[in-house]
Amino acid sequence: MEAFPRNFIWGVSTSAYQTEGAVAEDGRTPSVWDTFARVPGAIADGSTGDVATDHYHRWEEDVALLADLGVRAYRFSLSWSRIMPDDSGRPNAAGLEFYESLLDGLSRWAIRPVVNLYHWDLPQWLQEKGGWCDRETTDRFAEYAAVAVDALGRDVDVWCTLNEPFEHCMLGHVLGEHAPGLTLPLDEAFAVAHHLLLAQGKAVRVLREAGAESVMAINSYAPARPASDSEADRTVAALYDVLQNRLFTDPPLTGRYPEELEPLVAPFVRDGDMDVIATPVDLWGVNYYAVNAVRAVDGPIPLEVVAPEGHPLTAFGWAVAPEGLTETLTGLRDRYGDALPVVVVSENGCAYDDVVGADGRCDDPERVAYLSAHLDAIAEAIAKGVDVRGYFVWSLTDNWEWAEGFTKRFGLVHVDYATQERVAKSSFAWYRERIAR
Ligand code: GBH
Repeated sequence: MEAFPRNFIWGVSTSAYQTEGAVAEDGRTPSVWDTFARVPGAIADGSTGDVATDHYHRWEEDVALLADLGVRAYRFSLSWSRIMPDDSGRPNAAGLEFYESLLDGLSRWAIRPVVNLYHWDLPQWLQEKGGWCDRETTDRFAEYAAVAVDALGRDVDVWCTLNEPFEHCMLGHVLGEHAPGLTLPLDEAFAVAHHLLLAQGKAVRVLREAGAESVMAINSYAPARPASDSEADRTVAALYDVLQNRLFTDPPLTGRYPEELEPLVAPFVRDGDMDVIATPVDLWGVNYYAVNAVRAVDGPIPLEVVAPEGHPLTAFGWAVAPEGLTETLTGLRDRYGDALPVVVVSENGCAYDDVVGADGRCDDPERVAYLSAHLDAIAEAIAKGVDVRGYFVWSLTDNWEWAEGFTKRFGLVHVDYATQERVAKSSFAWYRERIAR
């Protein structure tokens, strides 16, 4: 019996800064990533997203790839600083036009656009006013959402609010490994967390009032296992679990922060905030890559995340652990019950050192194995009663992998960054066949 429902949405995901390039064209101003990528030592290979995969100029070729792949949906993000380049509140028509063209292109192939407002690229002008540490940024986000839905909403099937606020909050504002590169004490980072959630809630209301068909929140999940049996490791694994798997999920779905975090967030919460944050959404996006092991360490951040033993590793060093996806999906259903919206696996994928051979082929059997094992894991969750309606591979093409620059390849399509030539990998053919089945 077919394990996936008949109208299951097969898709792929990308994001603006990782693909678009054209960072100074048509009125776009810098985002925090343009700034951060220029900090010496911040990016593994010293690269920036200035050109990335040049998607801004090659989007027609990329849409043709989507059509060839046969996906029903394409998840991408909008560049906030392309649309709102300064603090005037006036949208940049040229920036919006780029997305109008892209949406037109998608509609010609009947590919459903799943449009994310925010994939970590805060406008630099907003960072200079305090960024996510400042509550005002939540209102700027709501204004931007209003502009985007007003200009593009007619052609958008699903609106997404934020990609992985946990990663953005922690990597960008505590660990300093991502833009804006801050290393705030954990207690101050809860301001960032609360403002991200509040911004999301405000945007959901704006999108709803504008008549958006469907709204999705997107979080990353990873079961957190203690690295050893020691009490110290078990304690930090439990803490990490609450931060990664619940901090950004409990408030929108239950209207409350996890009890153990409440005192930490309390200084930033004002009357009415929790109602805004709990504004219902239609779809719950689950990004899943790996299981994490957590180890206690000395230092201001008392834990370290490592790959658990006993799993093959991807080229990123992440554990291949599809059972963790089943566990994540059934775990969400068990914890939140009827409060859990319909689930979409909004990212899943892996990095390998793919090369194009002399014969012009790019074979990536590890990726095929990874993706197909994760589809089996989803099928198992569906069989256990979890309502999963879609799956999005990260990513369509290789692209600029944040702090790893161009050194990690996640695509179904190989990109030669010297020539921008795209070559479909064997996983592309595999996925096409899987979709057509
Ligand atoms: C996503 O984040 C992003 O949304 C996307 O932009 C990015 O390109 C893509 O994934 C690939 O990185 O095994 O202990 O080292 C993924 C967040 C955080 C998930 C780290 C995997 C591995 C922890 N990831 N985690 S460990």
